[in-house]
Amino acid sequence: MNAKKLAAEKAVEKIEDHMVVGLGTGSTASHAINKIGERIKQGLVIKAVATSVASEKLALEVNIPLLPLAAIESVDIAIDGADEVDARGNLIKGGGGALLREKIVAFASRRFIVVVDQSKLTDTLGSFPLPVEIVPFAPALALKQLRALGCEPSIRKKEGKEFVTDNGNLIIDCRFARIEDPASLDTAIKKIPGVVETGLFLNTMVSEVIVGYENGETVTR
Ligand code: ABF
Repeated sequence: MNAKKLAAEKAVEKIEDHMVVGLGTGSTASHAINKIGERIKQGLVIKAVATSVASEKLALEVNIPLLPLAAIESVDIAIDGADEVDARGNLIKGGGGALLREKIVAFASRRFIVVVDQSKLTDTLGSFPLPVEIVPFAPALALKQLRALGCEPSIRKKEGKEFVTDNGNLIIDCRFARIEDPASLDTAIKKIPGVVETGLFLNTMVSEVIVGYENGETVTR
């Protein structure tokens, strides 16, 4: 049983006609997008907004009607994956490089549903390097200031070149090892000039976390 698919499809059950739905990014979110496509074939009537070019492409392939992110003021349900979920429901996201649009859509959502398998669960965030999106013209200052906050930062590369987000920015992956106080760290990072957004999604914006297990069960936290 694919635990990510299980969690994603459980979340899709919550979508009702005439909702505006936020489509996340990553492999788990892609299972949700495919399931939404199936439900649309069966008559579901929704509009959706994608959190990345990759998710937009998949949504179009399965005929999900899309709205531009720029037009969105509110979303009924957003369904997205995560890289880490701590015991208090705080997240690290951005492994896929889509954290800015993901956070915009999550923030605009009345219900933000996170779908993961059990491998994403941890007591304390930090095993997964924290992605931080920065403007492309000030990496040296950001690297220095992030290091001063206690991490080992590195500019994300893809195929030997600097990874560029859908928004034309860079990502710095910050190895903190343990993040005991995600809220304070998020605030501190955002004070660095040139930082656009962090991959810290605080539990205050998470409505529920659906965890899929290999035994076919799901648990909602
Ligand atoms: C996306 O989902 C990213 O924020 C996160 O990195 C990714 C998780 O990856 P996957 O669902 O493929 O495990 O929202």
